[in-house]
Amino acid sequence: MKKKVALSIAGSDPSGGAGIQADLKTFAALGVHGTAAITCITVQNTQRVDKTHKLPLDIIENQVSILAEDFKIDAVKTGMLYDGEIASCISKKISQYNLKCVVDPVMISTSGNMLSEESFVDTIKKELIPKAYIVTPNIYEAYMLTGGKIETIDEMKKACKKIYEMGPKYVLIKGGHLDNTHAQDVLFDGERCIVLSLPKIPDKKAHGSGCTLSALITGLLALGEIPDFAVRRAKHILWNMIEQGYILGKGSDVLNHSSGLIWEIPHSFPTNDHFTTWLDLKTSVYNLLSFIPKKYIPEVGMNIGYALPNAKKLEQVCAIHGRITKKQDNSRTRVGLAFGVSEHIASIVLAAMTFDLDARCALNIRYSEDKIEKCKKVDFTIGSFDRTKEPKKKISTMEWGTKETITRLNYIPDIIYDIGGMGKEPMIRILGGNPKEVVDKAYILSRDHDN
Ligand code: PXL
Repeated sequence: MKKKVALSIAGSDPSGGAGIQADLKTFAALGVHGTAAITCITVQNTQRVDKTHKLPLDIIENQVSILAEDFKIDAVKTGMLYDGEIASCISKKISQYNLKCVVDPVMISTSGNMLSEESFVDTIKKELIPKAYIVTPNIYEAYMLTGGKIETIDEMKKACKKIYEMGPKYVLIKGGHLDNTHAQDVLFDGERCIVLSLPKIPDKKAHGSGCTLSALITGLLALGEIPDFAVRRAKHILWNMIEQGYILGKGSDVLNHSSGLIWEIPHSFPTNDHFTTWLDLKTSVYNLLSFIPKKYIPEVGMNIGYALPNAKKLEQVCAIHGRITKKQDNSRTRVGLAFGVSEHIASIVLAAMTFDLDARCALNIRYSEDKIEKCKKVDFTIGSFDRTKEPKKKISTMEWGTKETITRLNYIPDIIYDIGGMGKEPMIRILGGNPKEVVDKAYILSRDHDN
């Protein structure tokens, strides 16, 4: 398929965390062909910005024109424009080439250094924002644009409406800088305000996140996504890039633009519970894969399921899409987690939850007699069922076996196993309240164990 083309008109950040460098890496991560017109060169590392050097206006203008004459540019973003003169020039280029433009009105960096001169705010307001498809200020920039204090979601919504009056099609105010456990953004489309919320990741400063978010939105628009979807998806991808971020210099951490994980994120999280359930499971799965011996992986593969609170249906259980198998190098496997993808493990979890809503997680591992012995040694509670006793099928064997065992014991054990049957592999399932608990049990079981 023909590649889509995105253009970033922004400043250079030689440390690779923000600016043009971050934008190009973001476009590449999305599979979009990235192009760039540089407005200014910052001299910075992860600790400080020393200088900012503006390029001559005709060179800036020329870069945009030469690209627009050559490519069909599917979407553009503007980042650091340095001053009013450049902002005004870029505004004219947007009209001249009829560009679909995401305007990130960069005025200050995460490190607190002023990046732009003050007169420039006026030009952004009067010349650039009216031509924007989406404008993406943070709280501080929204304040500079509207003049009103912004400390609450309601104030963000009001500011969205004021900025919308300036003429863009969509306004996204990013609330990450508000003192809050969640990064809450407000998207306004002229009619509705949508609040997008994800938990903040503690101790991450995430230099370059503003640039990367607007580049993600731009790249997704270039790929043909509708704005609403592009913004939501961009936020999830950014979240993942922050989570996978790292510290290489002596200053702030930077995003991981190339973790390869971005397509593993579900396309949407209908509720915050979906997100936290997915996240808890994801964290534990990578932990599990770091230690689980090959001998613990059943022939049919291993899976782990984690249900939403009060789950009753398959679609409400998150699990590994496909299974973990013995054949692959699991320490390097990238797993995709999704809701409603594993009937097998989900039936066990849902069956246990009919007895106790807190029993939301289960993991299946390979059966062996000495694992059962080890379970006894470490004082795990154990139950088992006999497949041959299953009455004529009305429900799944997993549902029947789990319910039958729990009913007989009158409590939910740590382990439920069965020794298999005709063409059925024996299996051990570890049960628990959440993935951390279940994975900790798997760790206890596999520690010092050579079978
Ligand atoms: O994040 C704002 C930003 C934009 N552009 C460049 C930057 C920064 C922040 O440091 O360096 C070039």
